Amino acid sequence: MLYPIETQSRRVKNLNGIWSFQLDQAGRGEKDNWQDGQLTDPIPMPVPSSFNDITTQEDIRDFVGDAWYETSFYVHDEWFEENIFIRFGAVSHTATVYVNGKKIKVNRGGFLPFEIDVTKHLHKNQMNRLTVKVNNELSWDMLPPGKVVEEKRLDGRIKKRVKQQHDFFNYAGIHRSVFIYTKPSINIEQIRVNTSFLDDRGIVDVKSWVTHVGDSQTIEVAVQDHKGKTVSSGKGGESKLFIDHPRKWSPKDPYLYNLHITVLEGGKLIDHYVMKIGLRTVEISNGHFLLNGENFYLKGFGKHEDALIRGKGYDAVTTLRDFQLMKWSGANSFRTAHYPYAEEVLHLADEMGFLVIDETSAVGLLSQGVPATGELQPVFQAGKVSRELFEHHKKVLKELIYRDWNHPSVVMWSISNEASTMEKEAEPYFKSLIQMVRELDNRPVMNVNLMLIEPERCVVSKHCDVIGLNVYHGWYSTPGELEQGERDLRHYLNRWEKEFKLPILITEFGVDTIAGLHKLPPVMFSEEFQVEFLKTYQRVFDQMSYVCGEHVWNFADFMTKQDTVRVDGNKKGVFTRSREPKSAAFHLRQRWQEGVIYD
Ligand code: BDP
Repeated sequence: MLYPIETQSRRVKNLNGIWSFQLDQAGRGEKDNWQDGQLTDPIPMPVPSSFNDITTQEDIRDFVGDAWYETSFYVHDEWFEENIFIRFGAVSHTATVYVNGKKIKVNRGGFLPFEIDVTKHLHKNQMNRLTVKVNNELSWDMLPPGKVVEEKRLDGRIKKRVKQQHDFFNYAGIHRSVFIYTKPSINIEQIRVNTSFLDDRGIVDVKSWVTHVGDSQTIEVAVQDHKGKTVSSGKGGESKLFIDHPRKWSPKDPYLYNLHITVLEGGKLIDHYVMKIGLRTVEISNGHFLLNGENFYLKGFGKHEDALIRGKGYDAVTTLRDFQLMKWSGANSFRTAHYPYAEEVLHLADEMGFLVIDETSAVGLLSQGVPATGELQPVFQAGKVSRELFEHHKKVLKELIYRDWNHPSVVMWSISNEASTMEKEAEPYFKSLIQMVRELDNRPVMNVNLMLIEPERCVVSKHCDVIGLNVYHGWYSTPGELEQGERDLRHYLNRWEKEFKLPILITEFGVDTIAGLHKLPPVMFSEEFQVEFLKTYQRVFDQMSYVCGEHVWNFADFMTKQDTVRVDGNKKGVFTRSREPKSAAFHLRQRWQEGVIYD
């Protein structure tokens, strides 16, 4: 599914803005015909955004169940000559879509786009109504897993609560842009770009899938530089283009070319799509991560899509501020913990030169809630991880790859975060997912491990190319004792290296830190302790040649459910939730930007 853009043959209109919104406390909306424009008591709600933090009401913030959204729009007459689609960037977690009162789609999974051909459901010369029922319940047959419990309140009302496995607030709503757009009936459905180099030539392999294409149509492919000069061109659904002396894409020079694909019939243009591409290679070799054939150390953060007021709603302002701060700190990469991010984020990563570890929404496939400490209980063996969950995981992983495989910034797939990978039943589960990834794409595959996983008992890592480790020695274990933490960390990393001989990416290390809390000598939660913790860990990483990168947890403070271990959310940010620096930010800048090494 290609991102909707305006081209010579395609038209797009954005349906973002203020929609009508109403909670369905009694779960009767459909029976009461809310899809027919009959919301009884709507309030205005912005799209895209989470609905939780917009109002002052606890009932809305903590609501679990169905929430209804409605908007209306006209469609220009000319559009009816083409096929008309409505596309949602992401709705968390289950969306039921109605057009002019008719149910046309149910989509499960809150972090990927879906589109619907609405041509035959739309009215010409009349207002059209778009209604979406958004359900934010979690269950163990989708990702992220969780469950809903019902509690009787003192006033006799039933309140639903989500029991979640993951450490971020279960924000809900229409989280990403909604577009209505046209595609010609013969259209470019999908494009696959692969880049490589031969001596000083760049090779761009382009495959395009065109629907209903016949013998009378031709496909033309051209690569242009930033000045619009064609540097290479070819013909056909599969073509190999060569570019002499190409500018390679990298964080230092994130150079992008424009790839134009055109479908023609008798010289007449039928469809046209253009996308930005970057020429670069990624590989794992001799225990190292290589970008364009050279050793590359990943410096950066595990992030979240999380911001004040908007929750998980995509917001260009926050994204650009984040990217500016990451550049300032000297970061060259980030992980989309713990779910696929908005495509707009990846477009910007391509443009601004960040390497992205692209993660699925498989977070919390283990017995523990948050923080994940204590004894691990089986979940695969105990039948909690069902066939349905596996199929869902496979589906979202496949859709993620199809969505993101053309981004030069995306350098690795992360198939899960902190799953119960010491159970033998986890092996066929993950092996089959990894096999699917390898059939679709050639990027390295990583799985992220919880620090309670013992390398000698992990059944999944041997199938991966890179080992992701979340490490908190001196925080969750031996709290506050950094000396012991350092010893434990060193020992733990060495065990992983000994067992698998694979590059290790430190996918998480960090500590909760209250901005403005200062202590000398440092104690937990103070800014000084966060700096000491990072320095201690980095000293260890610098001595371990198989560590191919360090991602601090987290880029910024983020909201979680209310809990005794969280102070108005998770405070492991290097930046506050309003994106101001803690002391650790200056430390990272010194290390990453200025190369200062501490011993
Ligand atoms: C890790 C999780 C992450 C949490 C973090 C923490 O991967 O989602 O936020 O711990 O406890 O286990 O801060």
